[in-house]
Amino acid sequence: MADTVTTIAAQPEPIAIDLARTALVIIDMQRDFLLPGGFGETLGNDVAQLQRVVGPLADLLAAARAADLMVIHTREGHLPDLSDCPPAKLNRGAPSKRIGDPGAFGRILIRGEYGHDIIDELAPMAGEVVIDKPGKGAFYATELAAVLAERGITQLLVTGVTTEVCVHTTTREANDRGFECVVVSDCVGSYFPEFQRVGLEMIAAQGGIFGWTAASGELIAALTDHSATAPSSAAS
Ligand code: C5J
Repeated sequence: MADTVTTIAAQPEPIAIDLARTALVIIDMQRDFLLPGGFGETLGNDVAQLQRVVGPLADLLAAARAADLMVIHTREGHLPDLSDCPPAKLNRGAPSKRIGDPGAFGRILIRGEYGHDIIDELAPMAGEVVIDKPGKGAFYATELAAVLAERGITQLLVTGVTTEVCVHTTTREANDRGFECVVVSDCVGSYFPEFQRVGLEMIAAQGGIFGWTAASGELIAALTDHSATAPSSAAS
């Protein structure tokens, strides 16, 4: 049987990853957040800050797929009648557009709309799990915990957007549930460069207070080694 455990360089210290018990989690790489003209931009954000993530994340996703890692995509969004969107979220601030309003890509953050779906470069493949979440954290009001338990997953490679909001919330939720989380530093993005830097530092500070951070190159190398040495499923 192939050895599935590999140690990767990470902050605050190296971490041993068992690829057989690890899932790649891709958070909210949705058109509404990433595309020019989308919801994120209507809030005054520079979407180029998030688009930087797409290339490295596409490479990591390809390596994860080649290594047969479990892949989970999440999408933040709501039912068309907004019954799962608390008023406190709906009425927050004074944006020019709100969740559920018509936007450039359909109703903003509404399930089934074009803008709510994942960008073409990272489109889920058949067999990959897609979690629709009404909150910032991927565990809140979703089936994620059950899906991970069923597959015996204990470690998560966390990627996506935005670093200080949904990536942080999901990582903190996962940490509290006993998962070891490696947040992939060049595969997470924030509209705010300062939040990106500090957001990553917060995870690994104090001895890794709620996780590790690592560069995608480290993980891609480990996944590629694993793909090269693992017996193919046809041969096993
Ligand atoms: C936000 C997210 N920022 N996916 N959502 O509202 O981080």
